Amino acid sequence: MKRLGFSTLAAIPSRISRPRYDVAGLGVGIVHLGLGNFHRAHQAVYTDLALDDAGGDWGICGVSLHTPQTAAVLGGQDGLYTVATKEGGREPELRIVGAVRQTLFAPREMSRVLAALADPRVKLVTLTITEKGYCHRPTTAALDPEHPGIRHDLLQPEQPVTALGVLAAGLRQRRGGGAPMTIISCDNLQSNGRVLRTVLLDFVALQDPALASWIADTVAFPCSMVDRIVPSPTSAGRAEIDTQLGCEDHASVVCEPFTQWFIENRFATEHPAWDRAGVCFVDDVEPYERLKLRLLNGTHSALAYLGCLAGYPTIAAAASDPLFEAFANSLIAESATTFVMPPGVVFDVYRRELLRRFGNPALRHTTLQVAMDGSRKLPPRLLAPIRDRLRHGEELSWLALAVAAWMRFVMGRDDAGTALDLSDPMAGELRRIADEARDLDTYAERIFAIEVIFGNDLGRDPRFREPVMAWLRRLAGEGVRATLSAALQR
Ligand code: CS2
Repeated sequence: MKRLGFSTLAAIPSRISRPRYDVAGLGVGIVHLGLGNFHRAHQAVYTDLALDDAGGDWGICGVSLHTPQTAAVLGGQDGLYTVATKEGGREPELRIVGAVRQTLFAPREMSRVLAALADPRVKLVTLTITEKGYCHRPTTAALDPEHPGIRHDLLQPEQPVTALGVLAAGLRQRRGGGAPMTIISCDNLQSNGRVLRTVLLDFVALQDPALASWIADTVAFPCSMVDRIVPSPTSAGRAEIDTQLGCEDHASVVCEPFTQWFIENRFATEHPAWDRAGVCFVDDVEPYERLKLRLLNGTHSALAYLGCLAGYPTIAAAASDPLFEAFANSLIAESATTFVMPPGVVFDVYRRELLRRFGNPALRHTTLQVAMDGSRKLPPRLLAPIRDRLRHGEELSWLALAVAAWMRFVMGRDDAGTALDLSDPMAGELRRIADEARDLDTYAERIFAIEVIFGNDLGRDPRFREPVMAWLRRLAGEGVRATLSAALQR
């Protein structure tokens, strides 16, 4: 079979939608750092639809920071790829996206990445670098100057390995021309734009205070809330798409139909007509971030840990088990007590839709994928609502169970004794603690003492420790099913 590209586009069945704008003639106006599946199924789709509707030179230069494959594969397909939205038993809907006009692998093509960031025709940078990419201390949201990537980039500022180092080096070149820029974080962090601004300015100030003040004056960092469930592609999923296309697409992505993007209306530059593609520009994104992080992501993580322990390979399989669904409902209800619903959101409608989305059987979103990087995901998703409840003198129940589920997961075996993979920036330390612990109490003691996760408050607070310990004992002693059934019958 031939590969997807300009030369095969005309032969693709007409039922598959594709760009109406002049893809080959499109100029680059956006640099994106983190060319993963989520970007291709989310921001790039919004840009593609906005280009269809309103034009403009808003092509994307997609930069991979750590692995060369995606940039190379897209390069071999003229930047084209397919997004398939799937829900239940419905026929998937396919669209070929043309917005990604250039792809670069930063470690090998750094000078081109920096030139793109300095180019005044580039107005926007978007980022999907995951929580750990911010090199911050999750409890203070300030830069971690001891982070190995940051230490490297301070010594070798022209060959950076972190996104912050790349932005700093690019902005250093850009400053000569003085052009403003808007940088939008699209990661699951509360106040993501503010966190990004803080860590970037902290980092730049360590090298070049004058550059830091230029950035502070010239670059805007709106917060944004992004939402779409995008599992890692499977070869079976890709093969189905290839059959529909009649050619091979090695960069296709499968995702749910649901999609949302809220951006704080604070730009230093123009932007694509994203509103025509469904983006909501609002004065304050934080309530939407809080809603999404605490209800969607918090529940997602909890289902992932409990699901892994109970032997469920996918989120959909776990969420369709009535016991897990009842747990998810209770957790959502507890988390929702910690904030005010943003304008236009009806709690019950949101909750029902969330459970339907988790249960979407067409997505093979693995519990292990969502379980990744718990040390970075727990603070905004579960520990923030926990702090809010404690501040208001309220007890913890399901939120404490979710934390205990993570602790039990880190111990490395599921309820049937099968080994579980731990993918986390702190994996080494976490596993060492689990291996060395004589019993559950000493294990929990050392986990609670990890300040970058629990801060210097929660890990010492009996109102947090006691319920978490009680759940951990039950999970370890009786397993997930028995723990949930007993708890939910109360
Ligand atoms: C998930 C998110 O992997 C995870 O941690 O919770 O990627 C989730 O699917 C997205 O945030 C949905 O918008």
